Amino acid sequence: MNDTPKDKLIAAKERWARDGRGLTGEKASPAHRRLPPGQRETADFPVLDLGEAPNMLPRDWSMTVGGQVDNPIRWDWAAFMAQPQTEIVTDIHCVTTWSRYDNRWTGVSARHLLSLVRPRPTAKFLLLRSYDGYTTNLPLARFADDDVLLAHSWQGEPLSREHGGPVRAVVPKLYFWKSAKWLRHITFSDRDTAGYWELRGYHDEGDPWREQRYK
Ligand SMILES: Nc1nc2c(c(=O)[nH]1)N[C@H]1C(S)=C(S)[C@@H](COP(=O)(O)O)O[C@H]1N2
Ligand SMILES: [Mo]
Repeated sequence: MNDTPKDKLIAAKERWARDGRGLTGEKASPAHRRLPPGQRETADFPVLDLGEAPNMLPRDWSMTVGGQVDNPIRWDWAAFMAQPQTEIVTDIHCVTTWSRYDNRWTGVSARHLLSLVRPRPTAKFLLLRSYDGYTTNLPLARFADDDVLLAHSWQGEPLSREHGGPVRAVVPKLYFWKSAKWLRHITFSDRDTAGYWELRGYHDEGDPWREQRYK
């Protein structure tokens, strides 16, 4: 077989076709498909908050759910832990551009909470409030996703104080600022009320796949 310039070009093109050259990169690199635009993966678990981590023992913790619901509830630690437990593995996407893969969370699913409190038809938004004074808002439709959790454990261990223990929200499909640590209260409302970062220029919804970082 003689190796003419034309043969070389054809061989190169066959190679490009096999390698998927010029495609989005998702085929050649499955990792890319997992990383939203502008994010980079890290193995660390950085701590980000307002600098006032409440020091709360489980026995001192409780949370309430109210507003436009038929059945407001208050859970102390025992009542919370008596609810059906769910485990999920999710990726974290922080608006500061770090992403952390494969976080295993254990806790009570938002779906279960919704089945108990029964939001009224008027309720379209939630405001999460935390023990450090932090707040964040999200549409009910986002909270109702099947991967949203009120988590008490991370990687099989109780959530540390710095990462929001005893209980934090985990909303995997939105930037991590929506995942309120040291959860204290959830209000259902017909109106959208901006939370701490949303008042300071962050996007109202915060979908990493649409790069909704800022307003
Ligand atoms: N209560 C509370 N929750 C919070 C915050 C906060 O300051 N207070 N910061 C948010 C932000 S901006 C991020 S990125 C994540 C960080 O969670 P981590 O410290 O566990 O990584 O928590 C979110 N939840
Ligand atoms: Mo953040």
